[in-house]
Amino acid sequence: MKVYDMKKLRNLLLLGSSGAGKTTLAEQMFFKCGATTRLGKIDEGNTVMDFDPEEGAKQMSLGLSIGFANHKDHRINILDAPGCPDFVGDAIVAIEAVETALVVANATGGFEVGLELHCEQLEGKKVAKAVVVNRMDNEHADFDKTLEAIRENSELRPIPVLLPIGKEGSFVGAVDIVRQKAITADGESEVPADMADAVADARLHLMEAVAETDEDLLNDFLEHMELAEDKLIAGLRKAIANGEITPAFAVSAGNGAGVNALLDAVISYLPSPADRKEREVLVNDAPKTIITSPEGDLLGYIFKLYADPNMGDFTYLRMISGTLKTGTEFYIPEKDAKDKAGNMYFMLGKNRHDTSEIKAGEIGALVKLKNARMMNTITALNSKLQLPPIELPSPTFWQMIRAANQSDEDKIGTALQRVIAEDPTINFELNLETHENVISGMGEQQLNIVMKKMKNRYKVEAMMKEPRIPYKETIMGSAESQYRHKKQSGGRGQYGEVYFRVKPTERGEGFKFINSIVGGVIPSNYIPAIEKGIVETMEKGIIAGYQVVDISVDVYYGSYHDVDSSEMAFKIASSMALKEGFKKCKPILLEPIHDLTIIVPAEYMGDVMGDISTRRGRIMGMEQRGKKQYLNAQMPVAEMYFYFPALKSFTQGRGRFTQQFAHYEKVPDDITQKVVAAWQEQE
Ligand SMILES: Nc1nc2c(ncn2[C@@H]2O[C@H](COP(=O)(O)OP(=O)(O)OP(=O)(O)O)[C@@H](O)[C@H]2O)c(=O)[nH]1
Ligand SMILES: [Mg+2]
Repeated sequence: MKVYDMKKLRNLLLLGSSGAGKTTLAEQMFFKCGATTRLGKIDEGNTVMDFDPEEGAKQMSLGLSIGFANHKDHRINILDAPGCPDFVGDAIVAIEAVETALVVANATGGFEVGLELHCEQLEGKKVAKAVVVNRMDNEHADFDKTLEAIRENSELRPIPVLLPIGKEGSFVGAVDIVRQKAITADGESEVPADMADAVADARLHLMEAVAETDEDLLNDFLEHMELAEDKLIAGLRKAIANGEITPAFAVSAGNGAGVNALLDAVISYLPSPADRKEREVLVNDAPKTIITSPEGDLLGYIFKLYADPNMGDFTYLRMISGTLKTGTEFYIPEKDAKDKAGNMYFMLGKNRHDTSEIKAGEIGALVKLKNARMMNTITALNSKLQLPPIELPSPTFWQMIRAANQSDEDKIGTALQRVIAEDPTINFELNLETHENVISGMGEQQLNIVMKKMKNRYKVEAMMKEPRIPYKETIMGSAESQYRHKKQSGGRGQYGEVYFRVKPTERGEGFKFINSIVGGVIPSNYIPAIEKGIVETMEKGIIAGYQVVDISVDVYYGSYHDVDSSEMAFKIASSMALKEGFKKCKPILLEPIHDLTIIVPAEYMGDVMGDISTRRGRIMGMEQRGKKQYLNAQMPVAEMYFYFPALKSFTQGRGRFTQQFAHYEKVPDDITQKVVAAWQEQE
């Protein structure tokens, strides 16, 4: 494989809503560059990027894909993110692997939900942004209106650099307004006469925008009301690289028109890794800026894992600095572990192209790594460098998961761990209170894909269900209780008697055991068994099968038998006395309450607030930011587990929320009664 200088690399991440045409655009770029010999189609399930069988079946991307093409002696690496909001984690992680996010918008679609979500992810990020208006061949396609919608609804301020030639069925290519050339399938030609005015206007507008980013250019521009082409290009490149200008291009990925012009523009105007040599890193946890180069310190970033039994275990990596060579051992600070580079590849979808090194600026894949995971740093064995951690959204959807067949119960853990390692927003944990395995993530679609991958790749069938609410049991009042355990059956009998005072402790204080036995009415060697009887009963629950918390038990009296008393007998007596006492103390259930921040366009506020109160939620405050309302609320987990589908349905998909645990709170009596009744039925 040819090795490219940092300056001759372009790393692009395609973002935008599902169906905008990102994968189709990537396919066109590969084809036009000769990276492929035939043009794949989404509808035929044969594109380079959507090679996973599940993607073919669904005709949409379900994970980030990677490919590359060579154009005019440059290498363009393309990362294609799925537009479905469930997979937003892939996009967030990939942003850090590229210099430019290419936001693909649908020329007929207005400002779509997926586009909104991806634009939000770009806010405040150091990556260059560019907008591609796609589907210019469609009826009612409108370049200007689409850009206007983006300006109105996001922080992006796209400025045309490629203007469309023709429209709808007769859209044939684009004019590069910097170089003032028309680029179509037939090659380069003069600007069509009927576009001369539009090109002149757009060019002047672009010159102004570029001049505003640099004092020297501004003086030059004010003096001549013009910038020389070389100065305009240099100024534009710099402004794009710094995120001060967002260029806009027009294409049809469907028929390929405008794609040649886009490829040229990518090379002429978008930043290379050499334009972003400064990188913020952590050295012993302290922030520091380093200058990256192929000769510099080894620093790589892992942005994707793909583990398929048929294809193999791939770890995708962006080299930020230094050069990784086959056979090199490296350190992964996040894991405090080592790994070794074996075979390495440049990937074009599922096709691998061998390489013996991956240099700063390049994107490649390693195989069979043991310890490296997504978002990890790769660095030299003795290095203290680490990449800053990445913030991911908190889960919004939960399910309990278990093997569909009991016999697979052992296999499910490993299969699940491997599958979810590919998606940074999925969490999986054993809930110690409900004893259920709970999987959480961004949505139903995402969790369904996890199940499909487990089945296809590891032959493990799983099932998902609504998770149990981790209620807790406690008491409001105090009482005394007594229990004598006495059995005379055949041989040795059993005997133990205890008297308890049961009281609540402060919320969150936990369990307190008090031993007030005097005069040896219960010998001290039985006291631990009494405490154990209480603790075990608290674990199992008393009124509804949930863990008991925040009680104090004082054992103050009892009796024993010289021959028949045993630890077991006292444990049983203790458990029974606690159950009896607990039930006399006005038992209640506690439920977890979470803090939510709900983010919705202002027009949905009324609906959202009404809905929160029907879910026993409390509104804690609100704040308008731009066109969005940020609403702080508290909601019981019992309602929150299924909140996201509801929120999406009444906000046309535009509402989302983040959440975290707040505290436990008393469950209303009517609900407590239902939970208790359901448990008694099942017992
Ligand atoms: N007419 C027309 N159809 C297009 C164009 N671009 C994409 N399509 C079609 O739109 C559909 C969706 O295209 P994709 O490339 O899968 O869209 P995507 O952005 O990758 O979608 P996700 O993977 O779900 O995020 C496919 O049927 C494409 O053939 C275009 O420029 N013109
Ligand atoms: Mg796609």
